[in-house]
Amino acid sequence: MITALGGGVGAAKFLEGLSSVIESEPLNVIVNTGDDICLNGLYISPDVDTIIYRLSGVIDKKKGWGLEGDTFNSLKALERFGLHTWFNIGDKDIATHIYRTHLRAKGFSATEITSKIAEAFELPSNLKIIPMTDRDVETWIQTSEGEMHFQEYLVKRRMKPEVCRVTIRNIDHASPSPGVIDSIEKARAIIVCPSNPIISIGPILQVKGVREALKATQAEIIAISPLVGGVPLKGPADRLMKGLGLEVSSAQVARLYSDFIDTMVIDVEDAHENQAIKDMGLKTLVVDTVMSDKKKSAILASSILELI
Ligand code: FO1
Repeated sequence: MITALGGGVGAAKFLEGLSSVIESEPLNVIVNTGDDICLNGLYISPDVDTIIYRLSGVIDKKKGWGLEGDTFNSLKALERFGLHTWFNIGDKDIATHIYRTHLRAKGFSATEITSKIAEAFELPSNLKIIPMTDRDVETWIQTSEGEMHFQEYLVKRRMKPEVCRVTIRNIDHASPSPGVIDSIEKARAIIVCPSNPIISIGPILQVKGVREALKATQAEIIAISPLVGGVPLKGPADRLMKGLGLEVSSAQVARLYSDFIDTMVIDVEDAHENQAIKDMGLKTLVVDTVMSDKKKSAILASSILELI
C-alpha cells in the first residue's frame, strides 16, 4: 500500500500520474479539509472533490478544479437573491455539494460522505480518499485587510491582501479520521504531494497524532516541492510563506518537513538548492516536476517509485 498526503490542484495532478503507474496496488490519499467552506447553506470540500474528479477523469483540466463542460446558470440565478456568487460552483458540481449537505444532515461523517461520493464517481477500487479529520475545520488568513476564510482570500480577494498569519480553526479538537493513522503505519511508502506546505499539507500535519505517526512509521517518506524556480505554478504558496516570514524556496519546504521525511524531490530549476537540502540530512531527487500533462505526471510518479 502507498499512502499520499495532499490537497488541491497540484496533488490531484500528481495522483493522476501515480494512479496510472501503480496498477492495482492500494493507494490511500489523506486529504486536507481546511479549505472546506459552507456557502449559501451548502458544504463544499474543494480538495476532496478536486482529487475525486481528477482521479475519475471528469475534472475540468483547464481550470484544474470543477467538472469538465460545466455551466454556471444556477450561480447566475442566485444573484437575484443576493447570495454569495464569488465562488464558482458549476451546475453539475452543485449536485456534489447538495449530496454532501444532504448526507451531513442525516448524520454521516466526512469519511463516509467522501467514500460515497468517490463511489458515485466510480473511482477505481484500489484508490481510497480519506479526509484528514471528521471534524469541521477551516483555514483562516489574517491579512492587512482583516481576517478572512482561505477561499475568500484566494478566490474573492484574488490573493491581494498581505498575509500576516494562518490559523486552522478547530484544529486543536481534530482527531484523525478512521484510516488515517493506519494508512501511515501500514504503508510501504508515503508521498507528500506537491501541495502548498502551509494551507494544504500544514493542516494535515496539525491533526492530532499525524506528525508523530509520520515520524514513527517504517515507511519511506518522500516529499515533492510545489515550487519550480522558487515559485508555485499555481496558488498562493509564495505569498503565504513570505507572509509568515519564511524563505520562499524548496529548501524551506524541506525544512518544514525535515523531522519526518527521508527524501525531498525538487525541480531541475532549483538544483542549486540540492546541497542545502542534503545538509539537513535528507536524500534528494532533482527532476522535472512540471506536470503539464498526464504523461509527465506519470513520469514524475515513476521516478519517485524507483526510489522506494
Ligand atoms: N478556485 C478558484 O480559483 N475560483 C473559484 O471560483 C473556485 C471554485 C471552486 C468550486 C468548487 C471546488 O471544488 C473548487 C473551486 N476552486 C475555485 C478551487 C479551490 O478554491 C482551490 O483550488 C483549492 O481550495 C486550493 O487547494
